[in-house]
Amino acid sequence: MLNSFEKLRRSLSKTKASILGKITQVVSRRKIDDDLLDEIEQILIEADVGVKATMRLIESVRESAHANKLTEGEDIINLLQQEISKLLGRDSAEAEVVSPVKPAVWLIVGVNGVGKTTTIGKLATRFAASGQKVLIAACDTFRAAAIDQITIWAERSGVDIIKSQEGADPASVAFDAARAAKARGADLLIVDTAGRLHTKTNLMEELKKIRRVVNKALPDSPVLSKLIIDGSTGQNALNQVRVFTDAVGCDGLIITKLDGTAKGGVLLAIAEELEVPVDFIGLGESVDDLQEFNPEQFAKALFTQ
Ligand SMILES: Nc1nc2c(ncn2[C@@H]2O[C@H](COP(=O)(O)OP(=O)(O)OP(=O)(O)O)[C@@H](O)[C@H]2O)c(=O)[nH]1
Ligand SMILES: [Mg+2]
Repeated sequence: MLNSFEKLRRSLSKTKASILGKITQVVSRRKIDDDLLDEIEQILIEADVGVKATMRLIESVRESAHANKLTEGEDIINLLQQEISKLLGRDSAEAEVVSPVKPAVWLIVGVNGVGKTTTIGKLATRFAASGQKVLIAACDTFRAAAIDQITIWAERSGVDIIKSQEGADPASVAFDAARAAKARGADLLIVDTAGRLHTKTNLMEELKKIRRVVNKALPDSPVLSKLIIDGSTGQNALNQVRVFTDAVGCDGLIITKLDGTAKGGVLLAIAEELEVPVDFIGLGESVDDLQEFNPEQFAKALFTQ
């Protein structure tokens, strides 16, 4: 089995090709000058790093090269890795569940198909393995298949699930689940919700209602909204974070599907432009393909061939 760094390094291969691969090509046998930095700026922007984060990185690399009297194009690679690690580290936070009040509640939200249900399966498995009592609420009542899907994940991870019929009111399932979590002494209640476009006001209202109902049933519990973002979304991710934050808050991000995309640079844009921390990253479809986000390791993996 691969160790977690090796797994991360391989999973990021497409993003790495779009950043390190291209930069390696342009720096060779060049001196550090404005033209070269402009070319690197272009590469970063095309790799979904976002304009603001790109500007910050280029300026830091320029200053650092100057301060350390580095002149060779190849030096940029090390400098950039350091600066990327610093930028990502600005938002690093503890992703653990530890809450003095039981149960803690994680509302798992996001647009359609980003990997909410799969991520819940991974999280439930992980937390159950570390000895926590986890309960899942199947609040995507939109499709019968969604209830079946989360039920299979609950069975696989050996945790209990509270569910209802297709078409049931998701807020009432959430209420039942919150009561059950309390009664059963659960450490963590994870709530699966239906995918919704952030532009659909009525669906965002439904999410607010789920949150209100859970708060009411568990007035002392921390209720955290965890937003799932598909790593291949690119710059639209920023918009999704803003809209979901307005509706139900956003206490942490989980960025999925980083294994299949060249757009992983979006994590840099998120770190630069948003306050919210990245808790976990998804690197594949199976239960082990979830890692706690570690800025330094991420930057290193992006720069290790
Ligand atoms: N490659 C890859 N695929 C993933 C990852 N996470 C989820 N998927 C896949 O993405 C697809 C959608 O996953 P779901 O978990 O059903 O997504 P969802 O957000 O619950 O979807 P809706 O409930 O329909 O909104 C599935 O085929 C998953 O296997 C990941 O980290 N990497
Ligand atoms: Mg789902």
